[in-house]
This record gives sequence, structure tokens and C-alpha cells, in this order.
Amino acid sequence: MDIRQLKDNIRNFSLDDGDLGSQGYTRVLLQLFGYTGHGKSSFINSCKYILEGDENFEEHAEARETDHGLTMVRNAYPLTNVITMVDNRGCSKMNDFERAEVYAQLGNFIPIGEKVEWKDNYSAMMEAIENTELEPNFSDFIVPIFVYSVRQQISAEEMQDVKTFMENCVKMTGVFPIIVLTFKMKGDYQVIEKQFRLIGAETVIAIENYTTESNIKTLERTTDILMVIDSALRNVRFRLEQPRDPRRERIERKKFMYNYIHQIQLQHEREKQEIEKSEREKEGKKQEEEKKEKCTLL
Ligand SMILES: Nc1nc2c(ncn2[C@@H]2O[C@H](COP(=O)(O)OP(=O)(O)OP(=O)(O)O)[C@@H](O)[C@H]2O)c(=O)[nH]1
Ligand SMILES: [Mg+2]
Repeated sequence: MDIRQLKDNIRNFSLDDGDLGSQGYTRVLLQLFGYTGHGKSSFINSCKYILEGDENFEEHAEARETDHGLTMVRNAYPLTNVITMVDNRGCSKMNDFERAEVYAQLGNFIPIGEKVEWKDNYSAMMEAIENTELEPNFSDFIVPIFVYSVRQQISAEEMQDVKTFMENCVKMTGVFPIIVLTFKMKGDYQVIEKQFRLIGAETVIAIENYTTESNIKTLERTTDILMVIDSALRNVRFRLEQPRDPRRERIERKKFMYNYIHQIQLQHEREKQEIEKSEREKEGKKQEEEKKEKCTLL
């Protein structure tokens, strides 16, 4: 497909095109996830730069190198009347509650435009999810996109995290996350692509983002970026060929969240009990030794 065709397909994409119509969905939400600094915000800028036909590169989503993560607020960036991109808060090393927060963003349980705080307890998480009932969103068709920079090697631990994330994306949305490998010119993307495929990734596309420093539009660079959106829309079309019930799907996402948070809670309780048990044992041993010492002294 040439660039013009790809652009037209994206710009003219409608949720009503299939035999079963939109089935209650009104918007495609391309949700970006990934570690901090891997190019999520830059990917949004790249897509808007290409699709909005701007002469000059514009930084719609702030993109910068930081040590702690730049994007904190979950912002939305419309690409067309139907397609919107969401810049989710990136994560570095995650604890269990931060992982749950990632799924809360994925399931649309954190309002768009709100600062994403990593909560650290069970009740705060449950409360945040319950609050979304005030304005429940079930008309967004969610497509997860996982952004990973090939500048660095992926560790075994990260691989395991990504694998679990991909599996949970399928459970929550029915869509396999599209893997976008950024910094294509800064590393061996073929090696990393293979690693992602070995853990089950269906679609892996390597791209070089357009940035403030480098934004002369070239054929391959533009095509790669458009292919990501095209692939997301193919997933939407495929899912809409089957009968869907957006309200029920939201309920299923919520059940997944509750179960996920509950499991974390159970795990934390188990760990707490184990620590208490080992402290009791230590104390018991200490007392016994003290007793023995007293006996020998007598
Ligand atoms: N050369 C090159 N630079 C890139 C690419 N993608 C992003 N960058 C640069 O990398 C830095 C971080 O990119 P961001 O888009 O801010 O990353 P992010 O994933 O949004 O980071 P957080 O918001 O902190 O989670 C910026 O300086 C970008 O200009 C790319 O494909 N190639
Ligand atoms: Mg960002």
C-alpha cells in the first residue's frame, strides 16, 4: 500500500463500515504504554505530523529525556473524528500497585486529563475504580500499543513483564498489543523484534520517530509510522466482524481489575504473615537460647 492509500484509509476510517455496524462503539482509542523515555509522546507527535499534513513539526505531546518520566497526566490527542491516541503515564520499575494502575489506564478507569498517581493500597485503588461509575465509558474501542526503544537490550525480567502485560491486554481488550520499536536507527531492531515474537507478539513494527531535532519527512520513516495505525484499525475491523456488547465488555474489564487488585491484596497479606511468622520464630529461638544460657550458668 502506498502512503496516500494508507493515509486515506486512516482518515476515512469509520466504525460503521462492517456488516454489523459500530455495535455501540463511537471512538477508537489507541492507548500507548511502555517504560519512561521510550518514545510514547514522540510517537503521538509523529502520527499527528504525518496525518495532519503540517508543514512544520509541532510538539503536541511534550517529549523529553528525563530520569523519572515526563508524562504524568493521561492526555488524549485526536487523530481523526474517530481515532484518538492516549498518552498514558510511563513506568520504570513497577511494584504490584503500579502494575494495577497500568491496567486501570488500559481499562479506561482513569479519566482522561487526570494526573496518574501510583496508588499504594487496595482501598485507594478500589475507590478510584468505583468513582468511574459516575461517568462510565463503554463506547471506546481500546487498542493497546506497547512502545519499546531498541537503544537498550531487553532484560529477562522486562521480557517476563511484557509477556504478562500482553496476555492481560488480550484478556482485557481482546486485542494483542501492537509492539512499536522506536529508535530504529539506534539499535539492532531485528534482534529485539525476534525476542518480542518469541514471547508471542503478533505485530511488531520498528519506527524512527519524528522529533524536534529530526523531522525531514522520508518515505520509509513515514510508511512505518502509518503501518502502526493501519494495523490497529485492522484489529478493530476484525473484532467488529463478530457480535460485540460494549457494556458487557466494560463489566468484564472491571471484573478483571477487581480480581487483579484482590490477588495483589492476598499476596501482600501472605507476605506479611510470613514475615510475622519468621519474626515469631526468631524471637522464640532467641528466648530458648537465653534459657539455655541461664541453665549452663546455674
Ligand atoms: N532519535 C530518536 N529519538 C527519539 C525517538 N523517540 C523518542 N525520541 C526522543 O527520546 C526522548 C524521550 O521521548 P518521549 O517521547 O518523551 O518518551 P516517553 O515514552 O513519552 O517518556 P515519558 O513521558 O517520560 O514516559 C525525547 O528526547 C525524544 O525526542 C526515536 O525514535 N528516535
Ligand atoms: Mg511522554
